[in-house]
Amino acid sequence: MTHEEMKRNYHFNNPIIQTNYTADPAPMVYNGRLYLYTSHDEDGSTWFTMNDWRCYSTADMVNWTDHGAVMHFRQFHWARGDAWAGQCVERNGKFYFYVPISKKGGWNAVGVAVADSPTGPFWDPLGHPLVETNTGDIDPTVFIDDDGQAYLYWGNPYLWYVKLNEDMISYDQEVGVVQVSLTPEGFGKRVSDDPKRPTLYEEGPWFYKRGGLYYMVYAASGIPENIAYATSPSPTGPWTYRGIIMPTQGTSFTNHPGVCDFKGRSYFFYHNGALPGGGGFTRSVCVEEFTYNPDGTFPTINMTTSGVSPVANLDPYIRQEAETIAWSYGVRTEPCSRGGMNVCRIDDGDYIKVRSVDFGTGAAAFSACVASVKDGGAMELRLDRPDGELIGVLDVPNTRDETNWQLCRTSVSRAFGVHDLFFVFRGKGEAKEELFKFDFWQFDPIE
Ligand code: FUB
Repeated sequence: MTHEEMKRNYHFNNPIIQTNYTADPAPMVYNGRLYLYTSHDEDGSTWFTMNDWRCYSTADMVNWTDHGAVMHFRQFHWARGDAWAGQCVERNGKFYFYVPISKKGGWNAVGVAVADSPTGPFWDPLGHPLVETNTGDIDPTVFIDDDGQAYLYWGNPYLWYVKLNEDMISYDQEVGVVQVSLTPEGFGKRVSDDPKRPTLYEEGPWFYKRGGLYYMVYAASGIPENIAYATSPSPTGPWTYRGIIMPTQGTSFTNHPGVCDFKGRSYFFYHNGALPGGGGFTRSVCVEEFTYNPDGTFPTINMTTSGVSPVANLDPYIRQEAETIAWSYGVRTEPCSRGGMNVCRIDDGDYIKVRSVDFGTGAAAFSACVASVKDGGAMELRLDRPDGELIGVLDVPNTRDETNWQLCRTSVSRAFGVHDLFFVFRGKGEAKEELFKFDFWQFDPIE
């Protein structure tokens, strides 16, 4: 997609993150929210230039709150880079984030970091890798079974697992590091001369259980990848190959699955190269809703730009973060001087879409927390389209310092019922770029 197409296609919902290149989606449901951990392709990358992991969360599957970079590879003092695909899981109120990283003077290894909150801060409790085989130790996936036994699978081209101990930062030494037998019956037959890759299994495993059946969903078939899966009656096999879920699509030669249920619906996360400047090293995460077949098998899932429908409406009468976004054009996010994140790089004509906002019996006023060192600008509040009904205009003054945040307010009319809300940004005078920063917003209802 070009920049022009992105601006025009305000009705798109995939990719779900437009403010950064993101890859390797790993969903985790916790406390009524879905947290999505992603790796992060640096702008303009021509290789896997990846330094940190980001986190986004949602309560409605369409509006995603940006929690920023929740961990950098430097958190592991033994790492030299390559912050690739990870997965986070909660156990007893702690959050365990398993990630592959390259060792200083060595190859990829799997590390684990721990936090007291899903958005960090994460720290390395071991000071060394959790596990390494020196055979492509990437893409860890973790699952805690009903009996409390946790499993960690990973690897490219081989598939390995360990049984994690209850502390989640060590593993059963008696069982040790187990290599899964990659048979054509288990993972599909590949037509290839590479003895290391006899099956469709490539990388990016995603391991979970549903209705007594264990699933191993994985990036498959070599480059360019599609996504296939196997199932097993036990957490450690034997595995049966079940076919391709997502054909090779999009403009990224890799793909990476993340599967979960949330609020009674099933979701399939993946990545492609759909954003402007996107491709194999500048990827973007997307999501599709699907329904399992009655026998537990997957339907075919195709990449779409329409994405998923909301599972809840957004309440405009409580504080909402500016970085809670369904679709946006032009803007970026950054750590906020007040803590958390804010929206930045706001140029004239940029916009943010917030989906499914329930104004109920009507809104009377709108407030936003903003900061600017320019002439300021304005925020047009519009319904359903960037050029939709204008319900109010907020004047943004020069606050003289980008850390001098001010709460500005304006009256609003004709905002009733459920609508997509667009913040359309406008310059003032000569100012057209980097107009102001935007931290949070809230409407007041008609009394
Ligand atoms: O993102 C870097 C690597 O590309 C991941 O570890 C693989 O799964 C592939 O997506």
